[in-house]
Amino acid sequence: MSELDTVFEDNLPPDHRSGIIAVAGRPNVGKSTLINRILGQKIAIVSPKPQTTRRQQLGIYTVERGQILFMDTPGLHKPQHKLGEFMVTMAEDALKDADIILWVLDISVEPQEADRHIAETIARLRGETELVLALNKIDLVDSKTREARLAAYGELIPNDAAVLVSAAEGTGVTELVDFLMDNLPKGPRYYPIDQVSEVSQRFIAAEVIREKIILNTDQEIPHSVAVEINEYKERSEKMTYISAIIYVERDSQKGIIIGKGGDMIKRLGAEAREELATMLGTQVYLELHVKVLKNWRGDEDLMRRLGYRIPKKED
Ligand SMILES: Nc1nc2c(ncn2[C@@H]2O[C@H](COP(=O)(O)OP(=O)(O)OP(=O)(O)O)[C@@H](O)[C@H]2O)c(=O)[nH]1
Ligand SMILES: [Mg+2]
Repeated sequence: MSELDTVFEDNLPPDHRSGIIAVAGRPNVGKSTLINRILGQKIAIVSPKPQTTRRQQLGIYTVERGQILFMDTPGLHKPQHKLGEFMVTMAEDALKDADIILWVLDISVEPQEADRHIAETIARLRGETELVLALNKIDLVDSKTREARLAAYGELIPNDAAVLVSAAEGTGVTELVDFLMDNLPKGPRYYPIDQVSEVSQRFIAAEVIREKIILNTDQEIPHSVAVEINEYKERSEKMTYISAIIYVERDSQKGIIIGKGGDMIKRLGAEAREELATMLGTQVYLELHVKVLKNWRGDEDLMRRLGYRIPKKED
């Protein structure tokens, strides 16, 4: 590999830095987009609909002088079912474990009631942890609005820095990452140089399929869907076989996912297959099945079956 390898493997610079940055904020402010931008590759799915990310998801950024572990989190919101509760707990837990909390905010709108609520949550959980605000989506506002909102957001909570960025266009992102690196403690490299995430190909495949469903459906459906990969086989160097089950909560939703004459499921399959093929560098044979799992979002056992690691309540 690169000539940097020996430096990374054996001779870390004496002031090598590392640590965990919890990336938190309301749903839909651009947390996952920002992490994908920093890593230069898509490790988390993104959509214009809130509550896209459902779990903690690690993004590993490695350069010679340090390694940053970005923890993507589900958007902090008022949960309406067990899945929502689990998502918010995941996000809050990430705040407790972080070396720095990076609160992502959407500067294209005024501070919201939900942001004030998050300020309270962060204040309650942060202890001595440093807090950096990333004011995202600056591409959507003029400079006057930027200044006014920078001040308004800065007042939500005492913070160590506020940085203006556009995750979509990349503006300000290098500066943000440099600043975060400078403020991490000295520490070792925790992951190999070429590792950018912790998730399996299977999980990524399920997420890509879920993303296509979110993008192509409306109302409750994006939130009601879970995807399980029941078979994932590299049939040859050129062909990956993936079979997935799409779970919905009601029969009517199953009908929508399949579509008239199967046109929706065909479209979902085509879009997911194309992205997976590019990602994996092989042809992809994708088989999709749709099943109803009544009200799975309210049932901890069903959620566990679908791979959400819900802690068992102590008796
Ligand atoms: N214009 C603009 N849009 C952005 C920017 N960053 C993200 N977006 C868009 O905002 C929407 C939400 O982005 P996500 O990255 O999924 O947001 P998130 O905070 O991870 O959302 P959840 O996972 O639901 O909590 C998507 O449509 C993105 O394309 C930005 O800098 N500028
Ligand atoms: Mg997200």
